[in-house]
Amino acid sequence: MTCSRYALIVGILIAALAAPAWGDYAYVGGGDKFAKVLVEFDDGAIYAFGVSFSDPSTTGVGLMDLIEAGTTLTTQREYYPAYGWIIEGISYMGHTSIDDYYGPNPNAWWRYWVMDPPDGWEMPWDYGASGRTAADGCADAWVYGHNTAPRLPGDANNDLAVNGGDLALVGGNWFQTGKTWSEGDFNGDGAVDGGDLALMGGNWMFGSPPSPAPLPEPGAAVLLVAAVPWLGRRRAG
Ligand SMILES: [Ca+2]
Ligand SMILES: [Ca+2]
Repeated sequence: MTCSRYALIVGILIAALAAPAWGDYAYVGGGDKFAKVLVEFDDGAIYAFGVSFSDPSTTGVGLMDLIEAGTTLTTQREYYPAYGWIIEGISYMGHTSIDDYYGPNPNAWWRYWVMDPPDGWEMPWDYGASGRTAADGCADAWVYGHNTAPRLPGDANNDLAVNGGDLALVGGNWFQTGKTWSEGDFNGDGAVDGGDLALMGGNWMFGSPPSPAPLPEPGAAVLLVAAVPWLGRRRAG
């Protein structure tokens, strides 16, 4: 057990120092309402956005407008009279996925997901992003190429926030194999290790409105290391 705890500390330190991904997510906009938007590209890269807004008529497309205004993300859109604006392509951080209905892959198109807590993710079939009214606390997601609901790397307990609750799950399964997402295996190799911790680091502290200042790397490292004794107690208990 001592060895495992030592490995956890070393792993956290390595991830904290080596991961270039601290604060990989972005907070944009301004206002008293807060929504989360996930974007998952064809290559599996997932980005999270926290969007603050005040206009009660803000739509799903409006959330993307705010993200485009506040980040380097860009979209390709087409207008259909029956549906309104359809987002057919998204580019961000070197990733690009564009609808290709007539290509060799029949799944090559963006899925639009919505979440209105306490309900979970659903893929609406009776309205699109133009017809979606974004409420405070809601979440949207754009997922390319498959019909599985999105998940945020690092979010073991699937509450769309990445924090100490998730870190405790990772710590409780540290260096164990045969584990699932909800046990801390975010890259799907069955093991809970530094690779998963690095993914967690990319989204560390995402999810809490209002927009917090991004944690600097030393601050994040200190915060994670500070959690280690508590994790140790949980493991021993
Ligand atoms: Ca969580
Ligand atoms: Ca793993």
